[in-house]
Amino acid sequence: MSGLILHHYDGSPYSEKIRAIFGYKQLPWRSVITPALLPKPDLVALTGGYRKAPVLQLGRDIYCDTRLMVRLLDRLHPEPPLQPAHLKASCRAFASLEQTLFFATVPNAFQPAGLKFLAEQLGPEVMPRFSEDRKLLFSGGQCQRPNPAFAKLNFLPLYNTLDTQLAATPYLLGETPTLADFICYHNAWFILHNPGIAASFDPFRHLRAWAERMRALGHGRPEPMSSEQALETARRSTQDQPFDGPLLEPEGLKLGQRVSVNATDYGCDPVTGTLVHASVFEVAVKRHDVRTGEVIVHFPREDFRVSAAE
Ligand SMILES: N[C@@H](CCC(=O)N[C@@H](CS)C(=O)NCC(=O)O)C(=O)O
Repeated sequence: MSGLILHHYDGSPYSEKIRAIFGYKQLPWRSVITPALLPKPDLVALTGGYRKAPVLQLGRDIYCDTRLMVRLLDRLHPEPPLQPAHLKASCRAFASLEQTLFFATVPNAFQPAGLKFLAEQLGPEVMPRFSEDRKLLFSGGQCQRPNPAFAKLNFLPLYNTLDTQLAATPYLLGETPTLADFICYHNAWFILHNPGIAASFDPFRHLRAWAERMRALGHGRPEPMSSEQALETARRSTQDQPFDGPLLEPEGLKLGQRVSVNATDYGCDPVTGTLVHASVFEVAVKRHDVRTGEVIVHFPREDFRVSAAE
């Protein structure tokens, strides 16, 4: 067993990104289903406040945001690599496209044609509370909630560009999948696995064939786990993961200091703990919860704010 525990839910595109990477790397993992809306008491016991999906756990190390998970998975399981050295900058360029694509994609499922499947998938009790929850998710962040007007203007041009590039090579950057593919695939998947709107990709023959190749990578070898078992795993764990990158303290802050860390785009709920590492790649805090004992929560440095805790 790899020890990887993914906290996720079926309908979450960013979770599908990590599930597909597990498939590409053929990894065994434990699958913990989290709610799609707040409250998420078991998830938050691990993270200290971060609520987005997915969250990756390894013992008592908790990784927030898929950008950091990608680095961790390449470090732990380097073959096949997600970001080969000669394509690093190209993968980074695709990473800048990820949120634009996400915001151009998601509102389509909320149009009448997509809503039926979405309601079935998320469950009837979720839909009436969904809008209020997402309003909260986007409060206080730099990003506005995905809106249909943006999607209408950007959906076809963006996917048309991908389709054009995919006419030339089986994967976006050549003969094998890279991070660029996983960044785009989870968005395409959100459309294609919803029978109400999948036809909006009918004009994109190459994109559909690529998505089929990506789907065929599978999800690795998941085994179900309860959230209680995941909390117990954190509580029992004694082995910590190495930090990612040499120390580079955030401006004015020192290791050992109490800090708050929060995403700046959306889902900005702060996580407070003792600063145990910071580098160009990550910031990590140690915190204690009665249900998990001491845990180390890791965030990407990019787009996350670190400040002295009040
Ligand atoms: N930058 C984050 C984005 C994650 C994200 O937006 N996840 C969505 C689900 S796909 C989310 O958390 N929505 C609110 C929720 O599920 O509570 C990442 O890469 O992990």
